[in-house]
Amino acid sequence: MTKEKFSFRLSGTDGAARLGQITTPHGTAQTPIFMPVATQATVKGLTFDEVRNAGAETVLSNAYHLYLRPGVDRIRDAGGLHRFMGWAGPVLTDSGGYQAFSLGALRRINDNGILFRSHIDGSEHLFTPEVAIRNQQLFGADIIMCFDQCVFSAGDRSDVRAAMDRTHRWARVCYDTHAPTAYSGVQALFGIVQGGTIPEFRDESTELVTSIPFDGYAIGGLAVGETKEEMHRITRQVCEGLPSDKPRYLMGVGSPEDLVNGVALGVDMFDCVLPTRVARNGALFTPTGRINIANRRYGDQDVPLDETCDCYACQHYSAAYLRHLFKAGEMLGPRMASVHNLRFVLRLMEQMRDAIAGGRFVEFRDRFLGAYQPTDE
Ligand code: PRF
Ligand code: ZN
Repeated sequence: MTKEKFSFRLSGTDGAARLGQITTPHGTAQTPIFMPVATQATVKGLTFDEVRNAGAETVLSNAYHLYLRPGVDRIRDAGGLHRFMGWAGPVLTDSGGYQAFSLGALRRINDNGILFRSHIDGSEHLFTPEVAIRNQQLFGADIIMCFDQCVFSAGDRSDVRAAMDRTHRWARVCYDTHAPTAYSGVQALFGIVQGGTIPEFRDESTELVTSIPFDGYAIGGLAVGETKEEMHRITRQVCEGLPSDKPRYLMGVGSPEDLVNGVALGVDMFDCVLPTRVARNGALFTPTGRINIANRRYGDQDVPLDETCDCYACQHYSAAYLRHLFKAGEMLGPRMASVHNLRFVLRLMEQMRDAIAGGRFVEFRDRFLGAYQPTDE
């Protein structure tokens, strides 16, 4: 069997919503897709069989964390990230810039790269676009990301401009580092659009990043403190400027309502820790919104939390039992809550793909959003 190269096929549209398929050396995945997050080479608390059974086709991991621990050489020597963590399907790694900014103690940043202190042991490290690409090549993910600089929430105009210009320079360096190597035939490289919430900057960034022939394009710098309206406005604007024959990835977005709105605007790929993070605190998704399983009202509910859910937890356990697990501090509680929330968002993606294929996406969106009460974060 010869390994497939990366490709994206757009197979249908319904309004701006798109149906497609991503092919990688580790298999295919249907889009729109939600990618569960395996930050440290694990979706917290779950085996990859459980992740796959919940409907996941691709997972995301973080080069920042893996570089610091267990280290690039360890993963390369283990035969790459797929073999090391025991997941045979497609993997996407984030480049590390975003995490170094948000988690590491920033020491210095210039056009060359960023010097930061590890959040684990305080040791000092330099990330440059060349290093970020090299690390991701050695991890062996199917899709790797450019090294970028994200400005968190309402930075002032000159900060947003500086970070965007740097992101553009780094995009070129990332492309030039990856393209001539043998890795580029096997690993797709995605560019990242930045520009904060400033429309002219977003247009400029979209134009510049798409002038480089990346395998796909990501929208970065959103879901970092701006309003939902701003997020939608910028997502719509950027999507309109992206080529239709390449996948579009909205980074770090993943509440149920944001997934539905993102698909409506033409996004193909999403990742987010939200479903699994809130699950560990007992917050579970239902068709009418998020509930907390520790609530007294579930104490005597000897029926599944969600009768319409086909996840392992709802098929085997009652709401009262799940509440008991959380109240008793049993680790099966956070595990089953994670299975349920992952299944909820992955099923939502399946439902959206079916609706797009059937030409009834708007109807589906309106029905879902009409019933689902978002939680303010
Ligand atoms: N850049 C990168 N990773 C990211 C983001 C970004 O802007 C975001 C923003 N929501 C999440 N993850 N490289
Ligand atoms: Zn369930």
